[in-house]
Amino acid sequence: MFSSPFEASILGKAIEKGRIEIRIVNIRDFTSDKHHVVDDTPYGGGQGMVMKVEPIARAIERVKAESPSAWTVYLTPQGRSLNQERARALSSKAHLILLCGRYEGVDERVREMFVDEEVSIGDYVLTGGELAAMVMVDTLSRLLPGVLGCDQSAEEDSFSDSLLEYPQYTRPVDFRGHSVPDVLLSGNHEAILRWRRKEALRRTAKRRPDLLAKATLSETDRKVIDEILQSEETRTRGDGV
Ligand code: 4GX
Repeated sequence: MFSSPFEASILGKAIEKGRIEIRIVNIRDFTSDKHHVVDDTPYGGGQGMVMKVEPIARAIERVKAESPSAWTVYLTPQGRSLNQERARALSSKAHLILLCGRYEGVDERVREMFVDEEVSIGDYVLTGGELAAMVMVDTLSRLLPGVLGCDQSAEEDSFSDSLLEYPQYTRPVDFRGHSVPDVLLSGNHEAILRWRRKEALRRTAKRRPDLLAKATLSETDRKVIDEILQSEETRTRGDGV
């Protein structure tokens, strides 16, 4: 399940270059019964199965023996939401253990005894924590030095300054009557920067007003936003962005 995402493209290269190291630990390998059972029925009854504490405990202890400072994260919709700020904080840890649960989750004692932090990648339910762990690896890795081609690109992305990105275009200039904004072809670097900032502000104001509250805005930015919000175009055409 993990091999394609981790071998392909940017993550694959990051592993090759030794910028990140990923180890997949199969909890089933830490069972002591003949059938390698990792789940059991819930005490108190109810539907579904719960992941047993012992195999998880042994798996985590094995990893921690080699890396005692590892920070253990359990992926669950009950965790605190992953965002760029949390991603940055977590990417500064030297070693993370990402615990993936299946079924109805893990025995509560796993959380009490072995989990440092619970993280959710969003308010929806996956079939298991594996995809959530891959999302974590992907988004944390690109913040590490030498993982992206250019160290700057991670910093320049959406959310680094709490604004959505401005629209991007590449060739051709005209596609079926839809053309690239003139300013981008003008060669006027200052005008281009102004246009991009305005479009980023426009998108954020229209689509994610909650982000604007967090953004660092200049006096000019605030004026531009007022203009955008007051302009006939934005008020009458709901599709303005
Ligand atoms: N962000 N899942 C965890 C097992 C489970 C079930 C019930 C606790 C209670 C998810 C998410 C996510 C699916 C991972 C259910 N754990 N993980 N799994 N959203 O949906 O992180």
